[in-house]
Amino acid sequence: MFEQIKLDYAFDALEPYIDTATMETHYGKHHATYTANFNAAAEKAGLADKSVEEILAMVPSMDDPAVKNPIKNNGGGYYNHNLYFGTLSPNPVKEPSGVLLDKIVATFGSVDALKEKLIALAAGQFGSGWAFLSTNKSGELIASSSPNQDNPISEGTGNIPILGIDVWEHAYYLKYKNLRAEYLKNFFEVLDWGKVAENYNKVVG
Ligand code: MN3
Repeated sequence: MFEQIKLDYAFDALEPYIDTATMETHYGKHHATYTANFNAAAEKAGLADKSVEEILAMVPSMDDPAVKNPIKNNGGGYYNHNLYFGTLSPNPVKEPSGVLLDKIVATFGSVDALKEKLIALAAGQFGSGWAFLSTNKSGELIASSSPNQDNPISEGTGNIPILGIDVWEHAYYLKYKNLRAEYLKNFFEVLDWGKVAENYNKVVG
């Protein structure tokens, strides 16, 4: 049984950057629905005993759209939102440090340059989708964007996302309306780089 990540903060804790009504709907309704539908799809496909990462990695080799699409969309939605909500915090570590910082500087030049890159990817994602920072087993960092609930795992890249920015309108429209750029700037006010580093270390070891 796949379960939504438990939040260690209240729905109103990310104010004013992410508003209470958005959190209630986004976590309480959208993410809950992805989770329920993913459980049903994984059960139906006989994959319920595998990890979500294992299941998403199988997406490129799934031939039957009746199996593939529910897994890709709901499994991706389940995974991406656990990532998103799991890296937010009302008391975030505001800057990366240690090995992750070294990698960011070596790859992107600076933390600000990485933020600009992620914001540009997120702002440039036409319609619904995500911007991701991912890593591979060698610890290299990759910035990318994906449409819908796709991600680097379901796209078959072999890379594992460690930070995801949701740019579906449901993530920001109640507060920011059409101002996606304003939401993106404020996202980084509640992004916990300590949690991103934990995600990085889980993959790289
Ligand atoms: Mn969302």
